[in-house]
Amino acid sequence: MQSSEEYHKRIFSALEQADKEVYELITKEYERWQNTLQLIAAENQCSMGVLAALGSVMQNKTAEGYPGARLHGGCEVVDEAEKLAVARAKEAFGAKYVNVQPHAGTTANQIVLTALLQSGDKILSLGLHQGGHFSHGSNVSFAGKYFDVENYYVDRQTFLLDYDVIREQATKFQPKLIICGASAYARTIDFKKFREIADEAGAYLLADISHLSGLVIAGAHPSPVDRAHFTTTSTYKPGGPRGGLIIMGKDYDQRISVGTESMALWQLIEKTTFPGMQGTPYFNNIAAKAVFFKETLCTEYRDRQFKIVENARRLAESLVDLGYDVLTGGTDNYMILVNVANFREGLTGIVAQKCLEDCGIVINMSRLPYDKKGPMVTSGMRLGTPIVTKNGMGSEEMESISTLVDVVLRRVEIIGDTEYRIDESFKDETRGRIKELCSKFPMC
Ligand code: DSN
Repeated sequence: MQSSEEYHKRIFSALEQADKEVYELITKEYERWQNTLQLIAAENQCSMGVLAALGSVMQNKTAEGYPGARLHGGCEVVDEAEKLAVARAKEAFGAKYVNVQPHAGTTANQIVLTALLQSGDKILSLGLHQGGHFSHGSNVSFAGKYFDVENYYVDRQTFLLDYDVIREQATKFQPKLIICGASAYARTIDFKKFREIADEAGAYLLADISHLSGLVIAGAHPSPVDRAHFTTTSTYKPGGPRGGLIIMGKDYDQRISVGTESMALWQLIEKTTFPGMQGTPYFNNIAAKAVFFKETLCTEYRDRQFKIVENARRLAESLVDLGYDVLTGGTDNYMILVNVANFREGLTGIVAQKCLEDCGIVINMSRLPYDKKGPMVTSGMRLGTPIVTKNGMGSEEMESISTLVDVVLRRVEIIGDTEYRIDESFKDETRGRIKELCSKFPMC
């Protein structure tokens, strides 16, 4: 019998033989990643251990239900994998209950919303156009279609959450659910205040910490786990496999009436996940989550989260020194939001994104609060430091990055909102400089 090691080593050579085109695309993606600067805040880079689990035979197993209560036979191994992932995730977050089955962070949010709310129930959340996430009730998502959603805003001058205004709004609107957490907000979120507001309004609180979960695990950002009734996160943003998680702290066994039944909140989440919203969990993904949560328990992971924030602060400071309008003047997490329109007249987020990418710097445009430009143009860019930090970059490299961003954004010839010109020799020279910088910090 061949060993598991032999079997898994054959995977890549099998792919090359089975499908040269996809094999080459994967090779190209590796090279793109290695030779350009990865500064998309929503991305991270998982370990080889996580990748190996994702590409393993665990992918083949069908098993609806939960460990010990499945609808299929042959589940003794996947049951152990799921129990391990749950136990490690609970330890990482100091949680009372974790569900590792959600296929994505967005799905985790859908599960919580579907569990708690009836069609037409009220949600109060940060608007998509203010840095929120579409799954928090935007009218482009299912949540906006089925629920009555009102948004809270950041302050027009400071771009910070104003908890007094949110409190007032919650008191008037009386939502059943308040959602906190953001895709584009660079400052600490006060989960304690959000819980007070929710309690005053008689609402449940959901904290979506997709962009903060690595920092929360390490203690580099306050934890919402015992503050919110429900905490959700995607698992790739903190550096694990793609997927989602629902985490509960001290309120996990609070009772809720559902029709004529009464049950604990965790039981409601469990049955809404399966069979409510999903079928078979992805067991390769659950095994990879177990591998990832083991990593998060190590000192290296925890120290790195603080380093990610330190690098982001350094990068933000350095951009401010070069004359950039960094929203809120800096960052408390790994995210840096820059108003590029205030840097050069006519410069838009999409032009910044495209010309930087041409030169080997991968970022994304970001619609800023009160942005006059639409979502496909925007006035902002968002940068993040998880990947460059993972690969070993530090303060000195953050300065080099800000200089490289700056030379490109000064050099680009702006033709229109989406049109620009940048000369080929400058592009090639900058790509060369970035390739050289990246070669000193190979993917690990
Ligand atoms: N939350 C999105 C982002 O921040 O880009 C990805 O899901």
